[in-house]
Amino acid sequence: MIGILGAGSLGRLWAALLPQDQVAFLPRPDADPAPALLSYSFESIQGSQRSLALPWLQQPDDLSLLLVTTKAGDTLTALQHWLPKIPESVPIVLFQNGLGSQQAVADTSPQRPILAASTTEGANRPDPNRLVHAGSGETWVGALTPRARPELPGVVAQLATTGLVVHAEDQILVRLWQKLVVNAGINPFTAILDCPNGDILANDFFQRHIDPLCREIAGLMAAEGIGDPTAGELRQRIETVARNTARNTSSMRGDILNRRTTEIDFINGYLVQLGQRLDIPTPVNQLLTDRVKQLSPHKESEEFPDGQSPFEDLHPHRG
Ligand code: KPL
Repeated sequence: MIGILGAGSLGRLWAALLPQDQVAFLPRPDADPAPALLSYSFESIQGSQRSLALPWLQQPDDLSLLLVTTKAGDTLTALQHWLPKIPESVPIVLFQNGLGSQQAVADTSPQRPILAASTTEGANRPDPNRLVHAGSGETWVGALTPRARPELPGVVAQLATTGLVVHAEDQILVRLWQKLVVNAGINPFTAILDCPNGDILANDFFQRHIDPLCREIAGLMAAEGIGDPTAGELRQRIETVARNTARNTSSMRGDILNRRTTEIDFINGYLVQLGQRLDIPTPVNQLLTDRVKQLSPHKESEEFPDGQSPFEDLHPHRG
């Protein structure tokens, strides 16, 4: 059985595409007593629709794999509830945005096979019981703990039964950083300016801050040994994705619109913390983090009490 912890867009996407008799959701520790089944309609990338009813698992003793698709800020707490009930041999794949939450899990369970994934699949929930596979992309999976290395081919093979494109990635940290750069350069601006991704490009606030932001990130990447991109290259990458996803509501703007806690602590906030550790000043990341936090009401949506947003629109860009 493949378990999925996190019933948002991404979790529901994998659940819809994995073999239906081999997949089940794990309830969040703070969830109300869950009904026996999670039902929703799934719209494939080709536009066909089908109804799904997947079990909520209470006893995860026969798991062969666990996919964790919770928000970055919920991941450690959700896993700490389940880990004592899950055998130590079960590979765990972390799908979180940003950085920091993956390392926290790997640090608390170094003896387990912990992997991280980065995906460009696009999915959203126009309403709570409907999941749309909005854009096809690719998924990269790599080992975070040494114990995960021998498991990687098997994990990739299991994920590939979905028909999605899944790659084994030796440099998963580099992949996660590449995504972090894009999220750090788009998400806070869309949240602060309350606009779709493409509209940040011509905005004066973006224009004023993007170059110093990219210089901060390039300095951190060089210090961490994550390639040696120039600030100009980072800006180009950010602007290309903003143009390719111009009409999208970013996940961070979606969180603000739904009055939910954002992932800022794992994106620009992570870069601020890293800068403090490395003694590299990060005033623009700090400014963006502060401004987003001022917007965030730290209150769960009453309309979507499972903590998931109908605006969640996962990585619909290519690369
Ligand atoms: O990944 C994204 C997000 O919204 O979190 C981007 C790339 C900004 C696409 O919307």
